[in-house]
Amino acid sequence: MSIKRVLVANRGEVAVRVLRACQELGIEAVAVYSTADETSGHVALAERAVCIGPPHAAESYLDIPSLIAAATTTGCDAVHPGWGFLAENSEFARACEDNDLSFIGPRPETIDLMGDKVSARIAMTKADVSGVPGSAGQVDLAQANEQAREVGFPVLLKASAGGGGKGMRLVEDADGLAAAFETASAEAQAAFGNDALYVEKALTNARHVEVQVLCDGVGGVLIVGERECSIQRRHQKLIEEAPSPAVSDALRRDMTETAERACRAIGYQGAGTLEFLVADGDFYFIEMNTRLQVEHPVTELVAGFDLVQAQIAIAGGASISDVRSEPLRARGHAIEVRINAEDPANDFMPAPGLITRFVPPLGPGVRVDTHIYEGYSVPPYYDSLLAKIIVWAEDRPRATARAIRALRELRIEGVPTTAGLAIDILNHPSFREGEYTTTWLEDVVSELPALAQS
Ligand code: MV4
Repeated sequence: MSIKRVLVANRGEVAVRVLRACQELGIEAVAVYSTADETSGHVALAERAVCIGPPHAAESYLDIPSLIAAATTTGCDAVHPGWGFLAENSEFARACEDNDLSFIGPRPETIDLMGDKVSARIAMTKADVSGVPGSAGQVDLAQANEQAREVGFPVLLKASAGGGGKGMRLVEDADGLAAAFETASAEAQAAFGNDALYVEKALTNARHVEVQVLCDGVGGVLIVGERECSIQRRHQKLIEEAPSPAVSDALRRDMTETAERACRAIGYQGAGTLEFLVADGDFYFIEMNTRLQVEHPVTELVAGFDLVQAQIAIAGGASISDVRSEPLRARGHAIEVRINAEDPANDFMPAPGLITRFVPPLGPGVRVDTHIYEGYSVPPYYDSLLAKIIVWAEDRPRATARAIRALRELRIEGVPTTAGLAIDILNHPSFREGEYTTTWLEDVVSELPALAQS
């Protein structure tokens, strides 16, 4: 049952993260790479690496037969999907199980249940976990109208097969509903092959707070803590922190209890994240992500708990009591800053290219997760995440000061990055006060010093 060799079915920064966990656990790991990634840091870090195909992800990192073949020919007994690519693909999870490979993640049926946002919403309602007021399930135009009148405009039409902001449409009033319904369902059909829509009241001025869970599938549920993820632009998070400045102790107890109930109701197994909107002291379930997330390190740092090692242990048959004997409590404060190879002065255009200089920050309380190095060339085929700077300190003001110090130490030359913009955000009074919602960054971004002169 215990896992001996893991195929790391991903690339870049997350592959590096998983390889490190394997090394610390004394488990062998096999990396995979496309021909565009031969020089990626994750390949250098692995004792073994298998080329799985050409640069385009559809022919490499998304190619299920190639990945299964890489795992079986190298004698792996488990597969870690990382995030993105196939991490929330139930077909991949099933293909792993069909080939006697343990998929390090939830069961395929759970991926399907929560991947379909209508069935997720219904399952959560059944578990007495409230979503945003709106339709019980899928709606036609007449039902959408009825629901919108009931909860009040503005409403959001959301695609059941969407998620993460994809396939969402804001409707301001009854006059706009019919046209929005038509385009939203057509877009959902084109993008996901599924035109199902549901309706929610649009919460303006909400915060995005997510709860990290880890479950063993046999009754053990560990609520690891919450993260504040409201600082984002076009659904790309830039800065995350834990704990959330918007969550009081009472609210945290309530959210923890709710998250635990949600996990038990669906028999969840593995690491996962429940996303909530927090507004006016209340919280509303919006989605569940059945994977490890990019921002998991802030939770690891305040909880003092290695989520990736725990994922591997659980997949190998360990119970929650094996990986953790007492409840976790957040200690201190953590902030993560994503460093993307993008040009903030040019509408955040992705900017692949040669890294001519890379000096990561060092010193107390600083963690850097990255696959890049000086002389590395960022390929144009994948996402633009270069590195994450994650800091921990005793409290939020000290963590903020430490994050700024770390970003000033960081040197990246050769490609433009989002690092300067991150310093501006951390220095902004709204950030200092912990007073920001999901729309805040887009409202102020053009006035921040790094962009104001351009
Ligand atoms: C919402 C919302 C307001 N009201 N739902 C966007 C991502 C997806 N997970 C759900 N999203 C939202 N759902 C209701 N009923 C606002 C957002 C939203 C958002 C949520 C989290 C983080 C950033 C966001 C940015 C814009 C909109």
